[in-house]
Amino acid sequence: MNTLIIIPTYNEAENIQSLISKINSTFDYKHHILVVDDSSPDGTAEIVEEIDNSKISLINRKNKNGLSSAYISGLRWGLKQDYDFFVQMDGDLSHPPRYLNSMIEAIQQDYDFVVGSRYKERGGVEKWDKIRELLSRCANLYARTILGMKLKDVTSGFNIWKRKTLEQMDLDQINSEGYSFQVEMKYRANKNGFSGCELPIIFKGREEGSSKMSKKIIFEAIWMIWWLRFNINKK
Ligand SMILES: Nc1nc2c(ncn2[C@@H]2O[C@H](COP(=O)(O)OP(=O)(O)OP(=O)(O)O)[C@@H](O)[C@H]2O)c(=O)[nH]1
Ligand SMILES: [Mg+2]
Repeated sequence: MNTLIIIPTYNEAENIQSLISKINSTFDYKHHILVVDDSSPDGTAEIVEEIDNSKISLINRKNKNGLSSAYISGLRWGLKQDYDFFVQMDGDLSHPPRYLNSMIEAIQQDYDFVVGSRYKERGGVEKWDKIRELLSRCANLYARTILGMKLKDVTSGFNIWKRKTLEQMDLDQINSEGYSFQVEMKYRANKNGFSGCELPIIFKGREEGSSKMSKKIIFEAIWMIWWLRFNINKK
């Protein structure tokens, strides 16, 4: 059993080293880390290159092309090799690596994907102000209601996918560029008959670096939910 952990980064120089050390010291299963960086001006890629560790690879893209295409490049890279499980997590330490062991154990119990869930019972968020949390909850409710999804945290960016699930979903069809990618993947998986298991996590608001959320990304997410609702039947 071999797991690929994909971390998209843009200006995460203050976080990436600490995140990689935490993963390597807490995750007990065989794994490899792939950082997908978009030529971050703060030198994130250089930091990754300097880590002398055969467990890390880097895809360094020329331009900032968005979260979705960063993940798709990472997933394609891994699917060409022999990984069984594919983890998605942010590079800003918001997704605590201590949950990886239980998430990987859960996916082996016959689930097609696993979601690290802030909004399942015993999940939650830390270090976010009330407005940020309310916005996130509203975005999640908006997407779940329009798409009729049962998962409690459809916008979560902390997920594990089984190879078989990804192989049957056509990644070429993904329409999102930004964060709606997270909803689109789960929605397409559900439409293909795949079932996900949610494990509660305590998400930690970023302490270092700055958010890449923009008005463009928010507007895309708002209309993309409707696009998905009326255009996706399968795959
Ligand atoms: N390669 C790549 N990574 C990106 C891009 N946009 C965001 N990311 C990374 O995707 C992850 C999630 O982005 P964040 O900026 O943390 O977004 P957020 O969690 O909604 O906002 P915060 O409140 O700042 O945490 C981080 O690791 C980012 O560095 C991009 O265009 N390309
Ligand atoms: Mg973040």
